[in-house]
Amino acid sequence: MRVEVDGIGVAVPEGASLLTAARASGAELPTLCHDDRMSPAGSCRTCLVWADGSIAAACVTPAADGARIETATDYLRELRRDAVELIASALPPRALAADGSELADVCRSLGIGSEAARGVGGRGEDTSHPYVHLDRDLCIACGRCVRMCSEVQGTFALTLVGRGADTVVAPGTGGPWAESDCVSCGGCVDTCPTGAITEPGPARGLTSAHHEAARTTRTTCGYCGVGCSLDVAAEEGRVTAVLPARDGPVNRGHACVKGRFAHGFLTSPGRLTQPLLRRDGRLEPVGWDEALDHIARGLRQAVATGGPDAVAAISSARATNEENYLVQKFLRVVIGTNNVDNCSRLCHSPSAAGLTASFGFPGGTNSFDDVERADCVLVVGANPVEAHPVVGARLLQRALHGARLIVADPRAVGLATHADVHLRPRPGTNVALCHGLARVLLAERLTDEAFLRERAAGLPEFTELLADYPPDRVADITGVPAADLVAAARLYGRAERPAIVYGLGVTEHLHGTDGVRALANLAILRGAVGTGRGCGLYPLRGQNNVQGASDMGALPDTLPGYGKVTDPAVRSRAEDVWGARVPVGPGLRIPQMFAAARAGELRALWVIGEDVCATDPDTNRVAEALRVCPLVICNELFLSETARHSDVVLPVASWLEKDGTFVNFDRRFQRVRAAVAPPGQARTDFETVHAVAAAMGVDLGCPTPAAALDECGRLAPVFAGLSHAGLDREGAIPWPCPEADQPGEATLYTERFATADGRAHLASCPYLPPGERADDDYPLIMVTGRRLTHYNSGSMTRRTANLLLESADWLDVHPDDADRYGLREGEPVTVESRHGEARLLARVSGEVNPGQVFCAFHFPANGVNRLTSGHADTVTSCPEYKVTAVRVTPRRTQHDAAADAR
Ligand SMILES: Nc1nc2c(c(=O)[nH]1)N[C@H]1C(S)=C(S)[C@@H](COP(=O)(O)OP(=O)(O)OC[C@H]3O[C@@H](n4cnc5c(=O)[nH]c(N)nc54)[C@H](O)[C@@H]3O)O[C@H]1N2
Ligand SMILES: Nc1nc2c(c(=O)[nH]1)N[C@H]1C(S)=C(S)[C@@H](COP(=O)(O)OP(=O)(O)OC[C@H]3O[C@@H](n4cnc5c(=O)[nH]c(N)nc54)[C@H](O)[C@@H]3O)O[C@H]1N2
Ligand SMILES: [Mo]
Repeated sequence: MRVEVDGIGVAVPEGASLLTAARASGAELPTLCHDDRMSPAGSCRTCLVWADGSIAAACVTPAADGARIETATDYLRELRRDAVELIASALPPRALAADGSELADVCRSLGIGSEAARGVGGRGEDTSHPYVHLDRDLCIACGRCVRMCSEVQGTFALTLVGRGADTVVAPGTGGPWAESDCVSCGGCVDTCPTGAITEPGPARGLTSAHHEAARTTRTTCGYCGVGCSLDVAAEEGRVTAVLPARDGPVNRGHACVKGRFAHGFLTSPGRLTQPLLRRDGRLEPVGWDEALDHIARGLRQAVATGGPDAVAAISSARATNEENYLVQKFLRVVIGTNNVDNCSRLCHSPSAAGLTASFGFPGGTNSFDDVERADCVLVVGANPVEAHPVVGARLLQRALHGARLIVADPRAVGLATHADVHLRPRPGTNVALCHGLARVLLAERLTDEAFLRERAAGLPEFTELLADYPPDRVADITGVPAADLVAAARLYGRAERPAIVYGLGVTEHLHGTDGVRALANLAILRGAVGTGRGCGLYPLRGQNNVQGASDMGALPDTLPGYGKVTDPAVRSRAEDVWGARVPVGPGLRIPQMFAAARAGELRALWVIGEDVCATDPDTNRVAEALRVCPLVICNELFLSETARHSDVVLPVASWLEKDGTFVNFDRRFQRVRAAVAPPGQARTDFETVHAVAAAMGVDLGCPTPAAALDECGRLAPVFAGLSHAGLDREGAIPWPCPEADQPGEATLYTERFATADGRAHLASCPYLPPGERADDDYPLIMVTGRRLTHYNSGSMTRRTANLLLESADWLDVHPDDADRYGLREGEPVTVESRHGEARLLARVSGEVNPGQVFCAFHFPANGVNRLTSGHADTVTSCPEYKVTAVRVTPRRTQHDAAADAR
């Protein structure tokens, strides 16, 4: 379509607004109520233009083909001036002096002076929330915050109240902001054009539209695996604000309470700034040389006593690709062992194993952008509203815009309240649930027969297996009513472009890999993967770089790019690049490392950025392993539980203080850049690995992160086309990316699957019960998982104002169980399992089913992981965190005891 703007011809897409056309021509229009991230409102009357002889608000008026638009006549300027003057007249003078105020800028551009602001104010402030302050006197009721909260975040927490000139934004719940439904995503702060809603402190007035690009650093969030692009503002070496990047490929100008606000940990007094060394049982500060010398001697001694396999390392999914690459290279080249693993073991290792077996590659099958095309989304064992909030927001918007939504989760959380069907399987019964769905697909001929014939394998065996999974039997196993099962299968089966999104509710089970494969079966039956028609499967990978840590070969059985260590061709390729022998046998997995330490076989363990004493299961046994291991080294930001159990602690830089790349959950490589310097003597993990190698007399090569990624590409064909320079240019590049200057493969398997025979493989795995079961002694099943504001061990988020938003771990208990066991809201309880004891606060909640309790593990002092068992996925050793049999009793406080004594 072509239109003419102020005499300049421009081409715009069908349906574009006059505003889009005006901008395409380079014309600048004030747009106080407009933000590209949401629908136009047309309420502020500041973007007025002439269009074919009449006055129109450009943002809400569609351009007609051949239209003539004028934007810059004196008359229009006067109209705009009048409109803005009217808005300004109700505001106090300081409104036009506010920093970073779009309104102040517009006034300046229209020649409106501060005398135009004649309001008296007095409407008051709401400063109850740590990150979001409201100054009602600056509110112009443009509604941008309200639309941001509903159309982007999907929380609907805000509304406009009052009439006429007195209209002002307020939380829908009426009370103070801090007690509202606000989830602290910062969307309202970022869109507010007047500074009425702003982050307090040095970030005041900074938004994604209003900051000096020269003083911000573009990086990728270091919390979860969504991979939000962020612009970090810093002053005098301190981060002042973290702003969502509007051109971020996944987040598109959105963020969550962690990435956006939780950076206060950087300057926490608890930050480690010096190496620590254990002497006479106590950790004491020492210089780097002494620490490195101690480590080098200890490692040499371990190898001398027990051979190279007496040394192991746990690499970090919080660290960059380049750091992980270097860690595994160190173990393989300097020590000569494959004993290296990362927290993918505890998390999505079943995804890697299951997706590889079904399709060929250990990652999600599609780009998340495909979800925008999905007409049905099946969310299984994932709570993205809290654990991947930006993805959760995008999924919710998809559902609000008409996609059907099926949620399978024992708890009524997040997306479940918006679902067409909510299936509530008993924890640990996903395989039966999926087989039940599969059987309905087959029985009702909702399968893609051509796809099954031409591109899949295993149908006869699978059909036979499904004879055992009629809806009634599945209902018995899972507790899901047969009618719901059938309804869900029909929604998925009849959709044109269904997508499956899943999380730890699938993987962290005794049969987690089977769970992944059973889900993959559904996509295969439907022909919804590798066809460009369906939208595939997305494992919502957890840590910022858990995909990358595994991609880089920080795994005991694979080298960078997933070549097996047992494959001579793969080894020889690495040996050519490294100029060193690669050990032949697969190394130890994390739980095997602890077992080997307890058996006296593992003599040195380097733990890099994982708080194993807090977050691994059955932590009493983990602590025992560290106690008996002669040398434990820990790279940390803080004195974590694991650091406390270590012999040497190295202070390291966090994601905001270093350079490299992360890979997010849909396989995108993105750059990480230092916005500030690390504190004191802290170094990057990259530097520490180089330093330890040097102390052992070895130069590891690849001196910079950029060089490390280049070297990795020479080893691993799937990463050969990636480089820092390429990423600096392109922003994000998905792997496989075998050649530079190519876009990478966002959607996999469009021609063939990457399995040996090129076909997708249906898995005929029977349902097997979970490892832990309830009995008379331990009558409740405890599920563990996440809460919105805290992150895993909580080491970072507990050291920010997020602590004001959630100050403890709660145990959610169904009202019936609360009655039965005498538990009261807010009161302390003791939770006991067959493995240990924890102390929590009870929250009586219908979110959980009777017979089940739920809690997070963000406050390690409570001891939640002393409860969890050693049961683990039979294929990958991923812990069964989601099923622990427990009993819960009220804990008598000193106060109660005192009352009794009286
Ligand atoms: N706020 C926040 N975000 C995070 C994290 C955090 O700690 N805090 N951690 C990050 C990490 S490391 C990860 S791996 C991801 C995890 O992200 P998710 O996988 O979404 O997180 P979880 O809460 O552990 O588990 C998801 C859901 O599984 C359900 N579930 C449990 N058992 C079953 C079952 O048998 N069947 C089904 N269908 N569902 C079940 C639980 O009720 C829970 O709602 O989050 C990442 N993002
Ligand atoms: N009960 C229960 N337990 C669980 C789970 C569950 O669902 N239930 N989920 C499991 C899952 S999925 C995961 S991924 C694990 C996560 O468990 P962890 O990986 O232990 O948890 P995090 O808190 O993410 O980070 C570990 C440590 O890394 C440090 N750190 C942060 N950035 C860096 C860095 O750049 N370098 C270094 N060296 N250190 C850094 C932090 O200070 C923190 O102490 O927890 C597991 N534990
Ligand atoms: Mo995770």
